[in-house]
Amino acid sequence: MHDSKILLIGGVGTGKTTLKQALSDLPLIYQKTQALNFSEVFIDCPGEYLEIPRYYHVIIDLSHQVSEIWALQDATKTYLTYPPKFVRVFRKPVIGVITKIDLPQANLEAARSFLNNAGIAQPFYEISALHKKNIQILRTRIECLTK
Ligand SMILES: Nc1nc2c(ncn2[C@@H]2O[C@H](COP(=O)(O)OP(=O)(O)OP(=O)(O)O)[C@@H](O)[C@H]2O)c(=O)[nH]1
Ligand SMILES: [Mg+2]
Repeated sequence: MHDSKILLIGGVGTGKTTLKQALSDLPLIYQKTQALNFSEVFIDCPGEYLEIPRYYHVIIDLSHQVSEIWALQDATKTYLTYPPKFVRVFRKPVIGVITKIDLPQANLEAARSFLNNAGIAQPFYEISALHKKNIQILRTRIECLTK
């Protein structure tokens, strides 16, 4: 059995895999996630699992294997990826993470409202994998979970 602690969800290109790389101090290399990926800490899935409702059941099944879910929102996205109150289907805590805050077109207000709309409570972690902003705080969170 896998014993990952955190399920990463978010639309295609949100930055799930890049966040994993940043947390491990690995070089940030773009690699589209094609299939479910299990590591010691994370379950990383293709963004399609959130964007295509036919796959929702996969995310919901995976949530039973983890301690918490990190729901990522790309700060540059201008449309909804999470259906309203989506996270009510989970029986695990859901943490909101806003990615790509370094980009000039990032709109934090919009990103926060997308996460609120999904039913996720503040505070949100607002990060840049590129500039390593607020990465350490997430590392500390993982350390607490895995203790
Ligand atoms: N500027 C900037 N770019 C980022 C950041 N995080 C991710 N990216 C870029 O966004 C693109 C997509 O990132 P991924 O980590 O592959 O996204 P993903 O959520 O894993 O996408 P899927 O595997 O398709 O579900 C890559 O080109 C990353 O370099 C960030 O914090 N800042
Ligand atoms: Mg990926």
